Amino acid sequence: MYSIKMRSSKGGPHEEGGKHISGAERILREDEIEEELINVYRRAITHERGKPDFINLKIERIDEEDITYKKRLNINEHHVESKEDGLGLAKELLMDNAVSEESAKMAIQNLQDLEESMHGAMLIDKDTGDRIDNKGIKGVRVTGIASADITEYRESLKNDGREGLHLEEALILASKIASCKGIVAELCWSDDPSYVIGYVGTKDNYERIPILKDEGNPIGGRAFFVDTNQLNDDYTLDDLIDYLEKQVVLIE
Ligand code: PML
Ligand code: MG
Repeated sequence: MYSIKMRSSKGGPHEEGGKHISGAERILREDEIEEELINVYRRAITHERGKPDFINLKIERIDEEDITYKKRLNINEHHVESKEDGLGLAKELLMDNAVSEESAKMAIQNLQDLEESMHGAMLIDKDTGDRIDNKGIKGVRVTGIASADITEYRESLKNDGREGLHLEEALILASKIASCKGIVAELCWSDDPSYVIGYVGTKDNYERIPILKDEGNPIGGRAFFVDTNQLNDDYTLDDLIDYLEKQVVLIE
């Protein structure tokens, strides 16, 4: 199998201060790479966040024994009338999943206060609300994810009456995050200006919330809530971050 990663930005590479435009990851058999590269390239150059002047494409071979398989989360669809209702619901759902009220509120505030989109996620202590990674605006980048079988996966979403690239990709990502030891929940909304849907990810469910930000807002992000009681000398914060950033997980 091969991992294909694309990231694009405007104003130079991300690491030189360029603005993030889009990213994508695929894990594919060798014979699938050529066709998918074109899709990923098209994705990079036709994004509503703008036209990139920097595109990074990386293709890496992955050893079969480095791959683990995890289940996909169940989707629960919620209905809200406004952003305020959506954020209120997100807070409730986080609190139902071991996050303190204080921590839920602080994470929502932190995401709303961002002046630019984070490239990755912030790690938040589920009890105190403190940010516990020291990765600034870069955050923790979750990579190494794909569906075990993309055709089957799309079929299963379709059978659930759901389609769309945002959901397809976010659900895979949320499923890996849920499988990470020490993480109890996640909160996310998109950086795509017209895309106001977001979700709370729990250990079992993808709680989909139709409005979490204002239309036109180009700033989005993710917060992962960490139970620091589950960290110790044998499983440190660095191990947790390593799992998120490096472990290859296929979702079935
Ligand atoms: C993103 O793609 O930027 C995040 C999208 C989160 C919500 C996806 C959905 O459930 O439609
Ligand atoms: Mg986006």
